[in-house]
Amino acid sequence: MTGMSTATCPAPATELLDQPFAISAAHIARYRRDGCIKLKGVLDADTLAHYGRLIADYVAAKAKDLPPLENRGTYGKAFQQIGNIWPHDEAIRRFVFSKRLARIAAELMECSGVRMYHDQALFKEPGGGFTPWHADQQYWPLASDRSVTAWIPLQATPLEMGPLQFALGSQRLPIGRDLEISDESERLIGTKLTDLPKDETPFDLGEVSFHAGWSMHRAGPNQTGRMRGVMTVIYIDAGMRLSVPANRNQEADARGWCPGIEPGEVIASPLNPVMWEA
Ligand SMILES: O=C(O)CCC(=O)C(=O)O
Repeated sequence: MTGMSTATCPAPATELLDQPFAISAAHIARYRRDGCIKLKGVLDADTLAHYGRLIADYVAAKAKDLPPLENRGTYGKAFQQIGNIWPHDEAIRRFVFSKRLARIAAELMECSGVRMYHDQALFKEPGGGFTPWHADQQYWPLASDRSVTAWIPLQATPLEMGPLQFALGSQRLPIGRDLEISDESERLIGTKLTDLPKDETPFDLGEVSFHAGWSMHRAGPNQTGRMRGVMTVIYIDAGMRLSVPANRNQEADARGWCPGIEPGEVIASPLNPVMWEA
């Protein structure tokens, strides 16, 4: 995420992307209790420098025609959002299909395998706004709660850059689940989470978080002069079935991310390959 060009950016020194990361029974218990977990040392500096540059260049090209920050609403100010890069870019696909990350997702969810739901880059610009409280599964037509997002910062992310924050245990509270990302979700969900402990900590370089589809999360604004580059990968249980879409966001997701799949069928379209199985 520096000013380095792709040509001068070193190739990753290791095959770390496919090596297993040790997930313990304590990690799994914590994820089950909190609905999220932050893991240090998942990726190394070389891997992040190499793929971070590729992803940043891809996002910059796609986002170049966005209106200026001041002309966008709360959602638009929160980040530049580029979804499903992997089918379009062979090099970035290598990063997104990391077996190390996919296996962590499967082990935390206690599934024997995981599929791709979609990837997305979330780049919070210098001066970019906060990300309102929300739960991702409001957007996802999924028949069970076995979904998880790997949130992968491409640089160390101090508090002033807007790291992801979580309300621990909120995945068990049936509140605010019908609310889209908005000023309303920030206000209504925020007021209902006051009794829950929060994780509002910076991310070290190489640290990655995993949060469940119903886990409530937000992020602060980016008060630095640097881009907060983040890549995300969303995994679903390999046996996940499509549910009947409950709102217009879920209708759009079913069409866009699960093409040709009907409610009740396993989400096994060409856009949803198995990424890891035991
Ligand atoms: O990156 C952000 O600011 C928000 C990320 C998020 O909501 C997500 O990955 O589910």
